[in-house]
Amino acid sequence: MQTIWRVPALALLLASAACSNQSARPSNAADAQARAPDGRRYLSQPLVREIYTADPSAHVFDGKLYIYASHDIDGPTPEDDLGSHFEMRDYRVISMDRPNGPATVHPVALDVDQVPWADRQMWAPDAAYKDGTYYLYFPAKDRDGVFRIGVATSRSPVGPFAPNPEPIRGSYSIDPAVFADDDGEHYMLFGGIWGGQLQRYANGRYDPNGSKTDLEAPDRPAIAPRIARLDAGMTEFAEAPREIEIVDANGRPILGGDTDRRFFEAAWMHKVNGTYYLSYSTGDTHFIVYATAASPYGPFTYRGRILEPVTGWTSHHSITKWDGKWWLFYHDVQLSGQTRLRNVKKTELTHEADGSIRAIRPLLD
Ligand code: FUB
Repeated sequence: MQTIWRVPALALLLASAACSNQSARPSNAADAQARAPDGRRYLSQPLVREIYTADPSAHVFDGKLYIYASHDIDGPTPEDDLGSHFEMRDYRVISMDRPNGPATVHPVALDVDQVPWADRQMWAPDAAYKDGTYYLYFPAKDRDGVFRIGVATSRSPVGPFAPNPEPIRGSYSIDPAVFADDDGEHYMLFGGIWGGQLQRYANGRYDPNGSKTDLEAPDRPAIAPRIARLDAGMTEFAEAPREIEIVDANGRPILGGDTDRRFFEAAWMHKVNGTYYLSYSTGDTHFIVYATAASPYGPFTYRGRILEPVTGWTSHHSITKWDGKWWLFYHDVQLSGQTRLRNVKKTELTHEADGSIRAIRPLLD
């Protein structure tokens, strides 16, 4: 099988030059001067240095910002095509009172050992709030090595969260992102190809022999993220997950071979002036891109890039409005130089008058 987990030139440069440390460093004024190995400056600085964090899903609850992130650890597994080196075991919530204020890392909110069905790899989570309860949604592999999506609840936005004993019925793959619409409905987007296993569900049912990647079908419509409305209780799907259609400006499906534009993982939804924005990572080409639609179910029309490649292999983001401004939360590997040990960041995001999003360069010349 072809090796497709390519390392971008920038990440190679960085990995060769950077130190690797298990614990993130304490705050250091020198970080503000930090440069990527190719000499470029970082657009923004890590929000948290005590631990490594990634895949930031940011939400504003009661005016305060909460980031539900992966908690990266330095496990023993070598890097492979399927992300086996992402061996996370727990979640810790990050909070901020104001955009320029410090970020607080809260105690463990949920550990894999608390989740009866989960075995390993607590990947990118998200959260939602309804009627006094906070919901933490998270993917993990079960004992058969299959990703499912679980849910845990708390009365506090920072946990601790109590997990449901079973994963969400009908859930699969990774990267849950829960979008709260203005009318009170909540929708879960999810899915990721390659190590995220979405390609194993081509016909809606699990096939362990499903093709490894859509790169093997470059002329067919790319595998797309799934969406399902949550039921009133927020812990089950109200409907069978549907595949979201993503098309180009001419209405033609984005194809599997169109790796600069096709979906890979990290779906996120936000809404501006009645338009739904679906953003996602293109994975092996390292962009965060977006598409827009008149309905959360789509079809979505591809519009362009939001974030150019960061240092490190993965790119994963969220978008939220806070304190009157839109913000992009993302990660890179500034502190460690290692793809498996990431740090979350934020920067302001601009929606132009025509509805487009101004592309962001995370590294400055
Ligand atoms: O953090 C593990 C995985 O890496 C996430 O689930 C993906 O989105 C990628 O960021």
